[in-house]
Amino acid sequence: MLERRRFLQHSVLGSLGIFLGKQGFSLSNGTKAGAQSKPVVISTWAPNQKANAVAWKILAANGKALDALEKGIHVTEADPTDQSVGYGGLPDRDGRVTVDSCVMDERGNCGAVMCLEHILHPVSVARLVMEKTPHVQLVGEGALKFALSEGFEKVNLLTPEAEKAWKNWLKTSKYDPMITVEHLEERNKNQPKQVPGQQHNHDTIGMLALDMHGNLSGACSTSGMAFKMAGRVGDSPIIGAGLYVDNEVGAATATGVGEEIVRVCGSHTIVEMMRNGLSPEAACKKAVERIVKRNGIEKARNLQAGFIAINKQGEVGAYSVIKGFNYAVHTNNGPATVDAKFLI
Ligand code: SD4
Repeated sequence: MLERRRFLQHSVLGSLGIFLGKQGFSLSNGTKAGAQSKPVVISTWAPNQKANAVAWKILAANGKALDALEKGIHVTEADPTDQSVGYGGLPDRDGRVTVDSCVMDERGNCGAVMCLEHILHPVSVARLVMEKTPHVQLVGEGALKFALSEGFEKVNLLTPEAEKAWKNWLKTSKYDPMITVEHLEERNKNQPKQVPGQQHNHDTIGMLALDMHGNLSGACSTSGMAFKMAGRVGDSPIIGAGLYVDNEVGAATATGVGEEIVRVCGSHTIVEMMRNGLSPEAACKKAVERIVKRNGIEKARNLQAGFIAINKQGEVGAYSVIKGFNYAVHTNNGPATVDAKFLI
């Protein structure tokens, strides 16, 4: 996974150079997607460029933002090598893979599922909660019951690799949700190798799109923190925390330690900051500052939370607590991967 991320980072950053050279757009600071700013799709983490590519096809064919995001997220949910989302996700401490997802559209409609088991595409169940029920959130057994009634198949989301990582984790049972893989790598340079699973805790997909019609939507999907307590839910399916969309202003989504993101109501905070005139990057930075302020710098050094945002004009931006967060963006000028700025 690390290799895959590195490869993507290098290859896409390479093409970013060409992209910047040819178009003269800024993608690193208060990113402008350029004059032809519609459509735009942006995802947390470089490997999700492959999800963007699928979403892009739908957007470029004049499709709706939410349709594009749903299909894009399916790619990551079905990818067994992504250990933070759907199939292949690392389980909770009882060995059960439980997934969380939400969607929000241009009219402020939203739907979410939490602690859902056995379903390959939770994002589609979240969408149906929005479209077919009078509710916004369904949890656990109830969410599964609803998914099955809608024709979703029951599948085993625990891959042999994830099961192995869990069994390794059981040897120490040490819960360390805080670190991104790049950071761990740095920290562990002179230390014994960590067990698989502890090396990779963040790859949740949060995805935002502005379609040709000028409408914004967002979606998010995760298997949550590896080896979490049974029943634990993070920010990802919580509207306002892991995702928020206001079609008049912009949209934001998150990745990282969900507890911290929930505490500052991260995505809603960012959209409100953009409403008050901040750029997407500056708005993301404000949410990060709140997390760091609450925790203090020393504690915050050991936790990661990253945000991405887009405004109504198609400008995108991001910010994270510590080094190592990146995002994938796709515009009329092609795909690019960008390293987010970080606070400490
Ligand atoms: C959570 N925010 O459940 C998610 C975890 C995450 O990449 O982002 N992983 O807290």
